[in-house]
Amino acid sequence: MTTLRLILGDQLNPLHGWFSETDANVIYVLMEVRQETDYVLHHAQKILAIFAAMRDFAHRLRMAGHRVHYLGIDDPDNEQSLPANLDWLIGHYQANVFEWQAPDEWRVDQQMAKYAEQLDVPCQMTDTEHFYTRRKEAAEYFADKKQWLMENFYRRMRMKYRVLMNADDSPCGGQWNFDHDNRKSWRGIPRQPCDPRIAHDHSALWKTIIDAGVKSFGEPCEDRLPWPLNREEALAQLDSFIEFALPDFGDYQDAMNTQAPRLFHSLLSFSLNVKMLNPREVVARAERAYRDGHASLPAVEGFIRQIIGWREFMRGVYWARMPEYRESNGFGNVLKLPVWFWNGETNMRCLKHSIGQSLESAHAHHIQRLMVIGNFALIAGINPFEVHEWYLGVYVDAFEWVEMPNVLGMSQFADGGGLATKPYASSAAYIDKMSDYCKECHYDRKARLGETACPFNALYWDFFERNAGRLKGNSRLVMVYKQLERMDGDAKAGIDARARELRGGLDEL
Ligand code: FAD
Ligand code: DLZ
Ligand code: SF4
Repeated sequence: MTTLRLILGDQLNPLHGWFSETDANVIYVLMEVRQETDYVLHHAQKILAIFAAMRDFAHRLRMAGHRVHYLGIDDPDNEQSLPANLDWLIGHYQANVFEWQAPDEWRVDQQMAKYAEQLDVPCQMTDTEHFYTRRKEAAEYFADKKQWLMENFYRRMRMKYRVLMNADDSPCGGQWNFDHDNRKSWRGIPRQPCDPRIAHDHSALWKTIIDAGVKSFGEPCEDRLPWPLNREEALAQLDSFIEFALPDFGDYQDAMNTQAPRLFHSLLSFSLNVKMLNPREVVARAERAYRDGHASLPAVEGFIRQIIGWREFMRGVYWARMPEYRESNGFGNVLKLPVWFWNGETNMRCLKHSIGQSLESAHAHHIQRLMVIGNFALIAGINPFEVHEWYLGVYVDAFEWVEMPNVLGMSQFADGGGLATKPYASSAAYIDKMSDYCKECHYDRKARLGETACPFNALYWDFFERNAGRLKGNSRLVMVYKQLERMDGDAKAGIDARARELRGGLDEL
């Protein structure tokens, strides 16, 4: 009996049960395929990091005694799609059994299910052994509830997995959520975590990718690729985060600064999403830092919430709502993505910096993604599917199951509020409070009208005015609509004219 087992590029978990023993009758297959490089235009570093990590993984499997067939992007045998390569490999090895780990993306899941259906050898899908929750677990939990509230899901996770809990079933510190303590802006306090990132030279692999004709954008950084490519490197990054950055994670979670692109974020999303790290070990390390007195409860709770709360919740939303979810466009937005999303060349300093950083490093932290880039796309009225494709391509950690609910749900409110209780829209005031972007901006953060007025200001009010039909009844927006009602006709006409001008010339901003 010969078994062929497929490992996808985001299934690089050496601790998976599959690998607990070696078996000469089992062949592991990894493949670099145009099907996966081309479903969206990707950032160069995303392709490079995934291929390099896949190659490293294959090498380590071989070293551990496993049989591996690796199809490189330039391999003459490579048919460039999962089914075509699998057909060929099953024939080549005369495999009697085919197995694969549950894909995290609906697109690949469907493809594999259809492939298995027509196959005449027995096949089986197995769990990735990565997530806390099953695909449909959140949907089951929310089935009898009015709204999908992350906070409720999160508390259930804390109780179920006994994370930051006291023996009497109360949450540590007597409070579930310390979000209100986690909103300080960072004013250049000279404490930046030491950056544990690695500098790999992958010039040869990058040349192979280019020669194979794979298209991409952004800086490849092929001679200093800064992403962990295996579990050892990911663990070193986790150690460094816990030691140097976690203590400040809470305070500056929502801050943005031109001098400190990373601030106190963990940069662990790539390692987590390709499964080099398990969320349980990351959560356990953070909790231990609190129990040992190394980091405060607000910092640790804030960090853990992102992982057992938001990350698992987003996955639940994705599997509950796909495939219809990808069509979400509750506001009927149609504007095209401005050209500067691809080069960062805009006079808006916040966007120049956040998009520029994304193009340079394939990473931006949460508030840049949500309150600068996403906020602008939302209030300007850009087509959410275009926004989704940009996010899916640009970030090294972007895989549809987590990217799509964050973009279409949390950031663009395109699902009509299925996920967020109100749109994450803001004027310049919020960005100015949380960052140093506005200080040297070409635009005036205080002005609403006039050529040099900050575009966010008119677009903000225009967004609520244009979408009053959908949003006015939202109890969390009462104040916004009260303020709009108090505005006189001239003020409203001015906003309308300025917003029309801005929306008609987004490329020029
Ligand atoms: P930290 O700030 O250190 O957070 C720790 C971990 O918590 C992250 O590594 C991540 O695994 C998890 N996490 C934090 N916030 C979220 C969230 N909202 N949803 C799910 N997990 C979360 N995250 C992705 O992993 N992939 C994406 O494609 C992605 N797209 C996003 C798009 C938008 C519009 C927004 C608003 C957020 C998106 N996020 C995405 C969530 C978040 O921005 C990133 O996880 C985070 O910036 C990664 O950097 P970090 O590892 O330093 O995170
Ligand atoms: C993102 C990505 C890229 C760019 N290339 C590959 C690849 O060539 N082979 C592969 O197995 N996986 C790749 N990936 C990751 C996949 O897109 C991801 O594994 C699936 O979408 C399932 O989530
Ligand atoms: Fe961004 Fe407006 Fe501030 Fe300029 S003034 S950085 S455009 S929010």
